[in-house]
Amino acid sequence: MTDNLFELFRRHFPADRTRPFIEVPGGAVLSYGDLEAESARYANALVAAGIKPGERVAVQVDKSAEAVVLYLACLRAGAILLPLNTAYQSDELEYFLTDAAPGVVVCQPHRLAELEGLAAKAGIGACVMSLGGRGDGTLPERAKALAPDFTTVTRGGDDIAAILYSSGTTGRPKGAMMSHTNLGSNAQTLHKLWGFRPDDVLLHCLPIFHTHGLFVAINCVLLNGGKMIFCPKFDAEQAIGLFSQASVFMGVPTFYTRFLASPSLTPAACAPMRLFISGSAPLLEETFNAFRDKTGFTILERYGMTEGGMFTSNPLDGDRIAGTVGFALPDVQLRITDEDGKVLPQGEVGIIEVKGPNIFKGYWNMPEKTKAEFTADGFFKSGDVGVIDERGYVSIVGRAKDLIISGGYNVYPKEVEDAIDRLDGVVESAVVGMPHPDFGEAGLAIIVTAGQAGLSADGVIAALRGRLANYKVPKQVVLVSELPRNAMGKVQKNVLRDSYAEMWKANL
Ligand code: MLC
Repeated sequence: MTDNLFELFRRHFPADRTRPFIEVPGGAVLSYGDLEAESARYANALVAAGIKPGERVAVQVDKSAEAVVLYLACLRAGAILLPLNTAYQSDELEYFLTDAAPGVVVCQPHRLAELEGLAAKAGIGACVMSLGGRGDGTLPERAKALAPDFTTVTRGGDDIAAILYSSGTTGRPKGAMMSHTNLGSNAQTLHKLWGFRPDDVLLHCLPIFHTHGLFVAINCVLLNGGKMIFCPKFDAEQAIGLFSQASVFMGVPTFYTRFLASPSLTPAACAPMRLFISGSAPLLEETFNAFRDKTGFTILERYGMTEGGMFTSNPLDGDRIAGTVGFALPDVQLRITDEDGKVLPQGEVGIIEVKGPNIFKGYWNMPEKTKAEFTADGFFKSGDVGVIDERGYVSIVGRAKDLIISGGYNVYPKEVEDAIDRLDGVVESAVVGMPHPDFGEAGLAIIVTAGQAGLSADGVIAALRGRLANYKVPKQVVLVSELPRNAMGKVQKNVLRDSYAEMWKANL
C-alpha cells in the first residue's frame, strides 16, 4: 500500500467523476474525471522531461486549474513540488534553483527566456516549460499528446512531497521539506475538525504558492471530494458576490478588513455561508468584532506555519475567542518553554514548541539548521511567543524572531536589509515592521548612507523593486546618518519604531 498523498485524495473522490472539482468564475469547470486524466497527462509530461521520483519540480505560475493539476501530477510522479511566489525576482529565483536543483522548472509564459537563463546560470540542466493562467504554454501543449493514464508512483509516508522556502532570520532562505504524511495528516485533521460536509463549496481566493492556499484550502476540498470556486486573485467585491454559491471561506486578515470596507458586506450576502476561517497573520480583535457585528458570523481563527501546516484552531462548535488561535489540534502536542528549553506551567508566556505528524522533515540541504530548530525530544521551536489559558486556548503574544507579517506574507527584515546594504552608497540599514491599515504590518527602512551618496528614498525603493518580490519592498524609507544601538552594539529596533511612528502614520 502506498502512502502517496494523491492516492489518499483519490480514495475520497466522488464515485460520480463528472462531479465538479474546480469552477473558475466565468471560466472552465474541471471535474474529478478531468483531474484524474489531466494529472496523468501532466505526470507523463514530467516523466518525459526526465523527472524521476524524489526530483524537484519548481513551479512559478499564475493561479489556474491547470496549476492545481500540476501539483497533483507532481504527487503522482513521486516528484517534489517546489512552489514559488510569482512576485519573486531573478535574484531570488536564482537562489532557489541553485539550492533545490530542480529537474523541471515550470514558469509563466512571459518569463520563459528569463527562467531558461537562470536555470542555465544555476547549471542544473533543468527542462524549462511554461504554463499560463488560461491553461496555455508548452507544458499543456506537451501533455495534450500524452496518455490520460499514469500509475501513481509508490511513496512512503516520510518521502518528501513538497519543499516550501521561507527567508529566515539569517537572510538565507530555507526550504521546509513536507512529507506525504505531513500534508495528508494535517488535511485529514482539518477536514474533520472544520466539519466539512459533502455539499460544502469552498470559495478559494488565496494564492496557491504557500501553505494556506495550496495545502490548507485545496487539500481539504480534495479530501471532501467537493467543489471549490477558484478565483484567480482576491477581489473583495467579487468574493462577496460569490458567497451565494459557496459555504466555506478561508482568508488572511487583510481579506476581512477589505470585506468590512465594502457596503456589499451584509448579513444577507453572507447568509448562504457556513464558515469563515482566518489565518497566516494575527486577526485584530477589532476586525473579529466588526465582522461579527456586521454579518452575524464569528470568524474562526487558526494558527500554523510553513514548517507544519496548522498547529491550532478555534473550535467549530464552542467559543471562538478573539485574540486567541484556539486549541492545539487533536494530533498536535503544543507546549510553552523558556529560552533554555524548560517547559513552563500553564499561564506563563514563552516560546511555542510543537510536535505531531504534520511537522516538517527538516530544511533542505541544511542539517545543522534543522538540528538547531528541534529539541532533543523532537519538538519544533516555532519562534512564536505564546501562552495557554486555563481552558487550553493558545494566544500568540509576540515573536522571538525578527519577522514582519504583511498581508499574510512573511517578510524577514534581514533579507531586505541585505538587499539594501548591497546598494551603492549604503553603509547599513534596519528594517522594522510598522502598523498598516490594509496589510496589518508593513516595512519601514531606515538607511545610513555614505555622505553625499546621491541616494534618495524613492531611488532606494525603485532599486529594490527589481531585486525583491514586491511585497518585501519597504513602503517607506528614511535616510539617516546613524542607527541607535544599545551597549552591546545591537540596533535598537524598538527605538526606531517609536521614533518614526508619527512620520510613518502621516505618510500612509
Ligand atoms: C500586495 N502588496 C503588498 C502585499 N500584497 N504589500 C505588502 N504586503 C502584501 N501582502 C503590494 C504590492 O507590492 C503592490 O505594491 C500593491 O500592493 C498591489 O499589488 P497587488 O498584487 O495588486 O495586491 P493585491 O492583489 O491587493 O494583494 C494583496 C493581497 C495579497 C492581500 C490580496 O497580498 C494576498 O493574497 N495575500 C495572501 C498571502 C497568503 O496567502 N499568505 C499565506 C502564507 S502561508 P506596488 O507598490 O508594487 O503597487 C502561512 C501559513 C499559515 O502563512 O498559517 O497560513
